[in-house]
Amino acid sequence: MLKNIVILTGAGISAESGIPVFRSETGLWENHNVDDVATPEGYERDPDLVRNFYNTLRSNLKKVEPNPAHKALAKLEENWKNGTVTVITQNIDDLHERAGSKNILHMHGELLKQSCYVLHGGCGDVFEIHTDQKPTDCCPHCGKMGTLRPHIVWFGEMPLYMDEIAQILSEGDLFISIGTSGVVYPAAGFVSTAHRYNIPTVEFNLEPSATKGFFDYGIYGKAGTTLPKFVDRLLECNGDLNQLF
Ligand code: BV8
Repeated sequence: MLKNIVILTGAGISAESGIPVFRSETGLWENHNVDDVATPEGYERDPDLVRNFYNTLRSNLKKVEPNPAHKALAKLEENWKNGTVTVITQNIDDLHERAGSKNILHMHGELLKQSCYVLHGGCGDVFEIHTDQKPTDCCPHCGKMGTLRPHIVWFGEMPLYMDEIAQILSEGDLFISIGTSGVVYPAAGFVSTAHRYNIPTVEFNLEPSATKGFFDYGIYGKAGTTLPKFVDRLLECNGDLNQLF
């Protein structure tokens, strides 16, 4: 009996909402070199460049809406009565929340949060931000100025909620990966963990991902089209995998 559904999402689930995916032909991300805007070293080199990069991404959130794939996951969470539905997302946008999902873990951080950077003498506190972050902002918790940074997990930093994710994977009955290239670890390793637990695994992507060999099933096409159909079938068959795949 299918009880707990574990879902991993990546940039691909937000692509049809108009948010560019992370890896593209140009190798640049929003016209920036990843090392300059998604590493602690890049932040040390040029904190203003990085702050403004995320300020732009944050302000762009107002221009995008959840797409049918986000809404399908919210519908699944709302209607699944056999157990839990957990969305573990690599994405930093708020589209899962705005679609109605509740049980979400942002393992790579969130655009709408900032943190008081411990390595800069800050207190480590995390709180919301909906406007541009400025170097003169002061931490509302410790009062220090200049210690605030985007609450984003950069390369070389430990992703968030790893203990919770390990527990959730160990209790999972179905692992669904959506719109991720399977390049970035530890997220890309979750499917092999699920495999070790003998949990059925399915990936949704435009094409097979780098970790396709670990998946039992693959459903290829735009998630905005494939995922709503899958969720409806999953709910109709009450998780009977024989009917599902
Ligand atoms: C850590 C924040 C350890 C920025 C991000 C060698 C081997 C293994 C690991 C490593 C290694 N060398 C270095 C590492 C570690 C490194 C890593 O994995 N590097 C990779 C590049 C090799 N990982 C880390 O550094 C992680 N930390 O390991 O810490 C540690 C231990 C102890 C103490 C301290 C530290 C931290 C990783 C987090 C980095 N931050 N984001 C930001 O987002 O602003 S990662 C970044 O990549 C994003 O979060 C993004 O979400 C994530 C993964 O990318 P995807 O989501 O998959 O996006 P991508 O564009 O790649 O793919 C999109 C997919 O969607 C495609 O497949 C496409 O086909 C599909 N698609 C497109 N449209 C659609 C679609 N699918 C369906 N429908 C559509 N319409």
